[in-house]
Amino acid sequence: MNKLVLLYLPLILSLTSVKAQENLIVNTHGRKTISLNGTWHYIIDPYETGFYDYRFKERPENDPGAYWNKPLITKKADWTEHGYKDPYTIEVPGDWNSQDRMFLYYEGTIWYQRTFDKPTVNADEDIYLYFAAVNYEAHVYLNGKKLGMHKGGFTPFNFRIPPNLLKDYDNNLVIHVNNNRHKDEIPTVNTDWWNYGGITRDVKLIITSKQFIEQYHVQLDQKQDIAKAKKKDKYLLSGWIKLNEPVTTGLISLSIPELKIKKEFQVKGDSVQIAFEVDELDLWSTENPKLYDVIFNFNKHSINDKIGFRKIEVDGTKILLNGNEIFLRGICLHEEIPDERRRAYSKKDALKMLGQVRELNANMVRLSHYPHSVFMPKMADSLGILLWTEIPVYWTIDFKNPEVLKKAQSQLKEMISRDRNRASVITWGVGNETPVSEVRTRFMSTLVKDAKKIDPTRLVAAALEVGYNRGVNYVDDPLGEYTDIVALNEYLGWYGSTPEACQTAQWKIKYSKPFFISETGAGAKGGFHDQKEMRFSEEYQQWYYEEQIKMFKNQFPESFSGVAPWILNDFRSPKRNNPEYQEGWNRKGLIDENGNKKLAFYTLQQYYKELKSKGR
Ligand code: GCB
Repeated sequence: MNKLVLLYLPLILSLTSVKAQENLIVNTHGRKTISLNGTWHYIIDPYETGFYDYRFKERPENDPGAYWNKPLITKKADWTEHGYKDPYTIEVPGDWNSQDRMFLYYEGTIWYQRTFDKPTVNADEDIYLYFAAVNYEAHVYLNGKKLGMHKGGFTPFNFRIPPNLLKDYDNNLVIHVNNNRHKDEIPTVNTDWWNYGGITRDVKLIITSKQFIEQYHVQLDQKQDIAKAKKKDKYLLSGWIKLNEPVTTGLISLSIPELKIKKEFQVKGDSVQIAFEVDELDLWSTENPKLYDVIFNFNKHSINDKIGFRKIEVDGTKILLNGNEIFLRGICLHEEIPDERRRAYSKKDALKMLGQVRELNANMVRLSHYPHSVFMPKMADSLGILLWTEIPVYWTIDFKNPEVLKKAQSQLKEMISRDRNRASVITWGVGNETPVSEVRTRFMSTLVKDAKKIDPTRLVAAALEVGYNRGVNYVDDPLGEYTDIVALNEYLGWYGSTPEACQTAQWKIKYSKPFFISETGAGAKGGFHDQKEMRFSEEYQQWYYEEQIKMFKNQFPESFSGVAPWILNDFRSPKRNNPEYQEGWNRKGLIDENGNKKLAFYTLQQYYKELKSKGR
């Protein structure tokens, strides 16, 4: 070994010993867990001093100056330049921006630290460390050892804790969190929302037997004819169950007590396909969000879920739910509680937002522009609200870069893995307003194909591009060949013209597929009233909605299958700098930043009420 290699050996070892992220454990709510939420310590580190040495090289694992290590102070003369101490505390889960005025616009690195005692576990059990989301890049260290890293701000990840790494007491857990925006990440540098940083969702320990059920998918079999199944009242359920590691042989059982179902499946390797018939199934729908307790067992390991069974499909230009045509009375939603200027993350937050959705008479939500916390699909499952959930492939992604595609693919996989058993989720969104080019269409169609391969039971969509030529809106984006529906965002009457302009708009849609407006909206400052011609007045926004609704009723093609206006609540966006009306907020919400409903809320509510009464 030459001198140079010896010199850098500790560094090389520390880099190569970083483990790849282990397979995602789904449904943590149905497992034995211990929460690590609460008050953590932090160090704000804009210069990355805790990560890199003064030559800007990643610090070796045992470097006392690394912020993942506890400073060793044994005598007065000992020297250290970091430490975790009160009052430098921060709440987990939660974005950092809303926790202290000092963090309001901070983008960069913050180190999070806390200790925990070893939970009591049996000899045949393992402990995993699970993060529901960290925005954007997380490096995780336990007792000075790196467990791994994860990129992607809105999807979960977990690491197995090597048993010999845990002490009985005072285990030192440190997370390096960085939310800098980069051209080659997903999302990229340019978005119309605030880049909230931090450990934004739950952190927990999962205690599980060494061999356990990691993921599963149980659903109404996609291939069966739903009309026939309904007639006979006999349904086929199918899917698969996957263990965390292969076994030579084993038995997995699945029970649905309410249906008097108990099935056993022989597993060889790490997964097994399942299929079985059930009678008298109560199908999940928006009017009847029926969920069944489903219990899986493997050896001593057991996991519970609540699953609804329904079929979503496209038939020509119609979207069918359980064989019946459905019109999507939608609304878009960012994951933000505007009146508290923070990211939403809890069950309570989900209930608040979906409560507003129900009040609007909507039956569908587009969760924009990234996967929201798991509480949203869980709550939507129990309230009977349909969801479109998407990855943040937004605007000008670096489509040429194969590494960027891999990042998008891994976020897509994590999103689908987490939510594939949620009946409410009917659409996977793979991107928003991505500019047409050959390389982009190859990138985006790869994502569509991936989504269909990972989950053939749902619709796949993207907000496509619209061309405009002399009064005609052309929808011929080549990505439309691949998606199940033709979804697009339109702002006729906000960007470039005034609301009545949409009455003369013509639409030419190349694809014979369900046509869905995935955004439309206008800005209004809550409480600002004037004549309807006055931009940013509530009257203008209401006028916009009235004209749009007229257009939907009069000029839209037969294939019109739904609309999700932009957006339920005002949200923070550093791109919105009109000093009178915006002040850092995108004002297209139907509800303002203080929680007050604007006039347009009632206009849309009324339209949806009419549709609902006509059974649409
Ligand atoms: C869009 C984007 C959305 C923006 C919105 C707007 O088309 O998809 O993220 O916030 O327009 O307000 O302009």
